[in-house]
Amino acid sequence: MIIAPTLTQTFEEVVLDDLTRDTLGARLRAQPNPSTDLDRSLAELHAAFAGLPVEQLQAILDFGRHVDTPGVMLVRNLPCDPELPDTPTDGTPSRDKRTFVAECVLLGLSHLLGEPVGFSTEKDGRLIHDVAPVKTGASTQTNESSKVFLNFHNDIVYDDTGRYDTANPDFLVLNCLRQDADREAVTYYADARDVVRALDPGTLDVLRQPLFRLNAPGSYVRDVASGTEVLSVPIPVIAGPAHAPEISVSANGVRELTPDAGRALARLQTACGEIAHRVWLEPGNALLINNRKGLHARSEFAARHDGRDRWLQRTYIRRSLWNLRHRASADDPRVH
Ligand SMILES: O=C(O)CCC(=O)C(=O)O
Ligand SMILES: [Fe+2]
Repeated sequence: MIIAPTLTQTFEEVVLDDLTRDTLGARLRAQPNPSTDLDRSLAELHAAFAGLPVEQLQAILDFGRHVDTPGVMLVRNLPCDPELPDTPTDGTPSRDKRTFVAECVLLGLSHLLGEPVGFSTEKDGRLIHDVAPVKTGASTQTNESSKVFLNFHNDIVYDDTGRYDTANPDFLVLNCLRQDADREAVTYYADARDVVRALDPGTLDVLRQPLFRLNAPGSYVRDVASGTEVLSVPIPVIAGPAHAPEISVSANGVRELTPDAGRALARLQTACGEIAHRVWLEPGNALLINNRKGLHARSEFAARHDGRDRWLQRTYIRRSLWNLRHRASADDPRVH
């Protein structure tokens, strides 16, 4: 399905001044690969990002902690790596990266929101995800795609424990390392508060009923031979108070239990397209996304798989690791 949003709205923005960018950049260029000792690196990065101008620091902290703040924020003029190797073509980390400025920016911003977490079902449980077009996934409803509109969704909203809300990240951060050559790729964010305002009461009433089963993320292991889908228990797509609704839509499909529910889902995707914020991410930009307050999406774009393709890095974040403890891996308390 191709959705052409009709409205352009501005993002809440934090724009670093050049001196702050360069001071932070010099500090981050000296950092080792943060994956080597993540907790130590997070402490270093916490100290580095605490040096942001206080007003900007507070804007990011408020984004992370308050119910009534926006669901998406764009941070601009961030430091970048002095040299960038080829974009990975298989969605795994580059082995040719000599500096780790992008990784440090990603983790530094992430740690202002909470704790980075990984899921064994997504990118092998890595904490830093490389998001780039992969040939074999070009037409899938996953982060590997490029030939299709990636529908409005939350990340990792499905949970195999049957309680759909136990595993989803509270936030994700997307940091752009390389824009697509044709500058086509658009990232969208539809805030559930705007969605609720845009929908008619009848549709909203249906979306608030447990008439929807969320499909497991595309990378979940499933019974490929029989083609069986792995589905959550029936849940409502919109839940919670009208002034602060939580919205849940899995990336690769929601199965509705009634025809009415199917129509409501279609209206929801259309409404998202109409009210969504949009951004053409470019190097030096990072997008902070609340994974409960809204849904995100991405346009189609051209991929050439030649090392020059669009390249983002992504983290998943929880405010606290506590509520995920029942599924933490024995090897790494951040991986679930
Ligand atoms: O490529 C984008 O802009 C967003 C892709 C996405 O949905 C994700 O990485 O979770
Ligand atoms: Fe996503």
